Amino acid sequence: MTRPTPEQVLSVCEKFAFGGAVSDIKVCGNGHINSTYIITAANGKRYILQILNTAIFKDPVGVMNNIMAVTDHIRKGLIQSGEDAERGTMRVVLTKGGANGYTDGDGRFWRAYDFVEGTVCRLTVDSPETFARVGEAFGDFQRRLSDFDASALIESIPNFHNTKKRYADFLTAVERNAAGRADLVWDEIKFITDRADKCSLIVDALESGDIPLRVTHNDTKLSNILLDEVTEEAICIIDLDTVMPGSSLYDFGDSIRTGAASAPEDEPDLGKVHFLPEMFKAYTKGFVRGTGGALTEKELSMLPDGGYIITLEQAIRFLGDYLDGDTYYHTDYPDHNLVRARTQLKLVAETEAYLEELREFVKGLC
Ligand code: GN1
Ligand code: MG
Repeated sequence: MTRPTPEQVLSVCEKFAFGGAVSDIKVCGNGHINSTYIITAANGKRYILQILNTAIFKDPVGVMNNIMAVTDHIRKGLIQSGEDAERGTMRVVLTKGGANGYTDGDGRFWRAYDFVEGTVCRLTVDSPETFARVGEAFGDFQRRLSDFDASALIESIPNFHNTKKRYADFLTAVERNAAGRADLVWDEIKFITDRADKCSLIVDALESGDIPLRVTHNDTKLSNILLDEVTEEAICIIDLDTVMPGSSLYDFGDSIRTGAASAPEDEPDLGKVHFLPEMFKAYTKGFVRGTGGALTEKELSMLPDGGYIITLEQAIRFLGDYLDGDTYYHTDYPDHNLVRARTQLKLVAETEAYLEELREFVKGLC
């Protein structure tokens, strides 16, 4: 779908119950899927306005219902425990007609949130203390949703973290070779196919009931949590589009993938990309504390696999999209998805060397 003109964005703003007329609109270029704007109203209050990618989220109203239900649940909990309910969870801004989103004349689905002031989001962190706080916040998110009725949620993207299916889809993409790029990446393809058996580990454990299905976030990358811009405290978990039933291992893992790494996921210089075991340990301590004892022994024992497998899954997704001709993720240059895939594969390789040590570490924690 084409980008909306500034005039179109302005006219969409008028549909939402913002605090008065809009005085400023800025494009915010972070996400790989949706398009985001920062809106300032005449009274100075700021908002996030987004176009939800409906090629990927087929039921946008259902996604918004999920988000409203989950944020209401979290907000009630925060109020009950006397915590910061203002900044502690996202607040959806409804349209003037009371709907949770607005479809424009070209079929784009728009939704809005309050902007959480005084916060930043990061692609990497240096401090283990900060990363431990992030871990505690994601663990706490899990704990807060442990009594949330999963049947109230739609599955916003079916098979989202079905790594087994992701792998099968990847093989199809290799075969299809839609963009004619397969010849350029045989080494990467082989690295992945050599690890085919790893892709079923978490999915099989869920299926057999060895680990429980929980309500999870499913997109816990580091940049999806807002940190206080001064104290670096973890303030608010954002991007709730994929909240649905899933495994705690993937939630744990996606933060490790992004935060226990020395460089952003699209660092072109692989010499700068390393897995950081000390950051893994800091995060794990925080996460386990945050879940308040909710994780089963089996889940705890599999935490290192969570980081390892989701990093492999992400490599599969990036490389698959590269082979397809970049149809899924936003890209800024032709090899962007390949660069992303390579950082993930480097992390997978380095994590393998640490897996035993990480398992011992987690055992020691329990
Ligand atoms: C996408 O939209 P964004 O940037 O938060 C993707 C995640 C990936 C991530 C990789 C719906 O997240 O699954 O882990 O990119 N979201 C979707 O950075 O596919
Ligand atoms: Mg997202």
